[in-house]
Amino acid sequence: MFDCVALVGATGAVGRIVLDQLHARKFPMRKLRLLASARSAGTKVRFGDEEITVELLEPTAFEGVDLVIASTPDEVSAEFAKWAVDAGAVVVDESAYWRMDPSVPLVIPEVNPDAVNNHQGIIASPNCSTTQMVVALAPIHRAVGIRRVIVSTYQATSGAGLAGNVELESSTKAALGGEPHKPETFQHPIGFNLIPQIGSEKHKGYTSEEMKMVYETQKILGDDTIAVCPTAVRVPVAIGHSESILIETKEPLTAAKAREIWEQADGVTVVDDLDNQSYPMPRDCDGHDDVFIGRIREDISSDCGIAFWCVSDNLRKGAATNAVQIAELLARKHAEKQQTA
Ligand code: 11C
Repeated sequence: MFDCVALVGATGAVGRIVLDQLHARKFPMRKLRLLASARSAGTKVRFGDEEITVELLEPTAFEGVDLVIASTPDEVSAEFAKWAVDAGAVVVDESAYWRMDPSVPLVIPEVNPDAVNNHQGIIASPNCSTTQMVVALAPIHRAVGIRRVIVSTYQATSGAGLAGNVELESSTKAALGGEPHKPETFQHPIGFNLIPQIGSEKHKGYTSEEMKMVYETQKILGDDTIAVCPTAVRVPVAIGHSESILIETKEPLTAAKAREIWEQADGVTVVDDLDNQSYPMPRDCDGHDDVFIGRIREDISSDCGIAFWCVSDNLRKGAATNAVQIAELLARKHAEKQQTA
C-alpha cells in the first residue's frame, strides 16, 4: 500500500475521472493529496466521504509523496515531473511531453505491462486515439504480425478538455438559433460540422495528433517497421473516440479468426452483428472502460487485411483508466517488495 498518492490536475475533465476510479477501484493508498495551479488551489473536492482541499502545485509539494498521477498540459508536466522525481516519487503522466523520451516507458497495461519495470521515475500514458487503436492491434500483431495500418479517427470534443464540450454546446446552440459562432477551442465551428485537423502541422502535412498515432504505436508495440497512415478528425460528439481501421497483416487472417482473437483479448469487447444493427457507437461506450470493436470484415481489396470499427471512451481508457491501471501495476510491485522486505 502506498503511504501517499498525489493527483495533479484533479479538477480537469480527466482528473475528475481519475478521482472516481481511484475511489471505485479501491486504490491501495493511505492518503490522497490533490495538486493544481493557483487558479484551482483552495478548491474543495469530494473523494468518497472525504472533502480534500486542492493544494498549490509548487516545487516543494511532493515531500512524502510515493506516487503521482498527473493529467496536465505538456508544459506543466515538463516542469513539475522533475520536482516529483527529485522528491522520490514515481510519476504516471498523461501528457504528451515525456512519451517519446527513450528513458520513459509508454505503457498500456493490456499490451506492454512489463515496460513499467524499466522506469527511471516517469511512466507515460499514451494519447487517447493511440491507446484504443493499440489495444485492438496488439493481439492481432502477436498472432499474425501487422505490416501497415490505415486509420481515420472521429474524435470527441472532450479530447480538448472541458472547454471542448462547452464549445460543442455553444456552437450547436448558435447553429440551431441561426446565430454566428466564434470558435475559441477549435479551428472552426464544431456544431453540425467535422474538422479534419487535430493539432498543428508536424510532418509532411500530417498533424501532431496524427504523428502521435504513428510514433506512439511503434514505441508501445516495440516495432518501428509497422507503417501507420492516420487522418484525425474532430466530430460533434462529446465523449467517445471512434476509429475506422484497416490493417494489412503479414499472414492472411479471416474475419472469423480476428473476431476470435478479439473476443479473448483483455480490455476488448466485441459488438458485431450487422444484421441486428449492432456495432459500437460513442453513446453506448461513454462511461465504460473497454475498447469496443465491431464491423469486422476481411479487406476485399487485398489478400491480407482486416477492416474494423473501434470505439472507446477517450476520457476513460484513453486517459484516466489507463493511468490508474498503470498505477495499479506499480501498486502490485510495491506490495510485492513490501512483502519480501
Ligand atoms: C484530442 N487526442 O482528442 C487529443 C487529446 O496527447 O494526450 C489528448 C492529447 C494527448 O484532442
